Amino acid sequence: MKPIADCRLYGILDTGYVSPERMADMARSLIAGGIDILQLRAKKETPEAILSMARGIATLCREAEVPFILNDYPSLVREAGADGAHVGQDDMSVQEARKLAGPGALVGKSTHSLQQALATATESPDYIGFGPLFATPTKPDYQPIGMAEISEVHARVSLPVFCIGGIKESNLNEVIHAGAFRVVIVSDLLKADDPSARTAACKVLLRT
Ligand code: TZP
Ligand code: MG
Repeated sequence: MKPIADCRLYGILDTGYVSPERMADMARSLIAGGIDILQLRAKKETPEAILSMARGIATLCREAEVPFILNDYPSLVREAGADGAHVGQDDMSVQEARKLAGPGALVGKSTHSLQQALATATESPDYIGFGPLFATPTKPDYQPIGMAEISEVHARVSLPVFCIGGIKESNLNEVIHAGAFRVVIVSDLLKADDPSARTAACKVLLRT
């Protein structure tokens, strides 16, 4: 499996944009485009439905050596064959998630401000998400935090930081210029006419 430190483009398979029936195909497309790490985020599905989707995606990810992260359900990581779990700021501590996910599982956590990023870093997750930078329909209830603190968060947090929220191929250069090194892109990949090509195009920008 590719180490998190080598991952720069993080894709989220979100059932808000892709139906469970189409999810494995979408995973294949993003993997073909060179996605570095994938997460399954299925806010409205039952644990059973999540498990059945996750098992198929886990197989595809394993073949491609792409780390596969389950949103919200650290307790299902092993059964799903996933590599780790992602928890929200108010969900649980990293330690608690590690206990549920089992030995060796990756744990990532969302942060929504510089202060939260600093506090969360003391829990030693494998990475943090930082955002939403911009307003986004994928997470509509969150206040965007902008790009001003991107460079400071990188200077003060030594963990991998994935900037997230409203990032697209069209503004990715700006986000990189503001100091981002790793990004999560959800709707811009999932809604693209050619998700594989969009993924590849974003990878090119992240390499420069
Ligand atoms: N957490 C902060 S913003 C966000 C999540 C899950 C959604 C990002 O989605 P998009 O479509 O890339 O703006
Ligand atoms: Mg959550």
